[in-house]
Amino acid sequence: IVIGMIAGILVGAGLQQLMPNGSDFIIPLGFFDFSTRSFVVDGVFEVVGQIFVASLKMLVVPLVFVSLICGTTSLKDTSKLGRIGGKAIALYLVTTAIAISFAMGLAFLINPGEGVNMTTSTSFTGREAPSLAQVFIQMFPSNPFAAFAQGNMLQVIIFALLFGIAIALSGKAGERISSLFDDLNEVVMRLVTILMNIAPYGVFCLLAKLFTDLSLSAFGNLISYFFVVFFALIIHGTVTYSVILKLLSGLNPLIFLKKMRDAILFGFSTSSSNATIPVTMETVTKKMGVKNSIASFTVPLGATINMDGTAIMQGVATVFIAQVFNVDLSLSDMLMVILTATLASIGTAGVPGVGLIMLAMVLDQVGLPVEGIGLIIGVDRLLDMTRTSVNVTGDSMVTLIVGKSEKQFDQTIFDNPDAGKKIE
Ligand code: DAS
Repeated sequence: IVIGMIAGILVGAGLQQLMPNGSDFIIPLGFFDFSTRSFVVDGVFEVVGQIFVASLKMLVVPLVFVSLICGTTSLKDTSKLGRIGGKAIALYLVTTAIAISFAMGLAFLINPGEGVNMTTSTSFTGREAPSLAQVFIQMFPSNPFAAFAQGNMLQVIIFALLFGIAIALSGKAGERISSLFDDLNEVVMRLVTILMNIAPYGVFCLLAKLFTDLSLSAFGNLISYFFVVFFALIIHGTVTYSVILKLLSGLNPLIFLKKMRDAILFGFSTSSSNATIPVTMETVTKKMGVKNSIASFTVPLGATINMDGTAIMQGVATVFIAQVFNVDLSLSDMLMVILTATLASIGTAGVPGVGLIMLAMVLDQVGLPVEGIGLIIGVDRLLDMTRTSVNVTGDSMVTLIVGKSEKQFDQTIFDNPDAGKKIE
């Protein structure tokens, strides 16, 4: 993907030299004149780029619906569905909302997308966002199939949550449906992997077209976008989590972060919260002393529904793309972004790159051009690695807080610096 990005930018910049200020480069072929702009830029690049963007959006509904059902039905033991589930889900959502609010605030402070003034073929206007009351009323689908067809993601998420809870409470029938959704989840994840294979070509075409009419100064904006996300991730993963852990459990954050080393490195290298679950489980039980009865429930749940790092990227990316296309986000637009990204993070399964697919949904929800993703997708891989580390740190922190509050926690293990160390 990075190669596709660099090649796209170079070709785009080259074409910009060849065809400055929107001019064309005509190659006379005798029987007809070959117009570089209409055949190459508005032809090949536009078509392949838009197909790639459409494929990202195509995944959103099935991915969110299936992975959310799997996450919800994993609350099999309905007794846990109550108190512990309530605590964990509340903490997961609150930390995600804090993450994205901080990220958007930081983005508005730095203004990474300012001065790019990009135009887009699709004419769009920031959707007249409904009042907050309307937002909550409209979250409940009067017709789930219409919600699927229109891609009304808040409604899809609510329906999936309710449907998943109903499956968890439906005994044998629920077990059969639940295993069907586990298999469906496998297939949808496979589809994500397949589509990620075309990403380099899609990125190349999106960026080549974007940069044909864009000064290279925009590259500087991209770098500032990268560092705003990176800085927000580091602050959230260290300072914010330390404050929350100290406030809600009284435990020493430095010991916590030190014991998180393996899980953080594993999350960074795999870019997948799901793949890191075994290491996260090992960390919170053997190194931090949380009983398995809690961790076996809150860690997989967190890997599915808790994506603070992803929400941070989505918050900054939304502000960046709005600025790049000169769209002013109103306060209700921003609240809509926070609500959508927080709920979207529930539906983001813990595998590489899905945060970007969810971003397509968040952008669409506030009427921003989804092709803006083409600008940031090239630097997304390194950010994905970093935000996955933050995601797993958040999962572990909430597990620790819930475990301690449920007295399913052994402080002596947490205080022992050598606890859980592999016998070398
Ligand atoms: N890589 C995902 C995860 O496993 C998150 C993302 O794509 O943003 O947490």
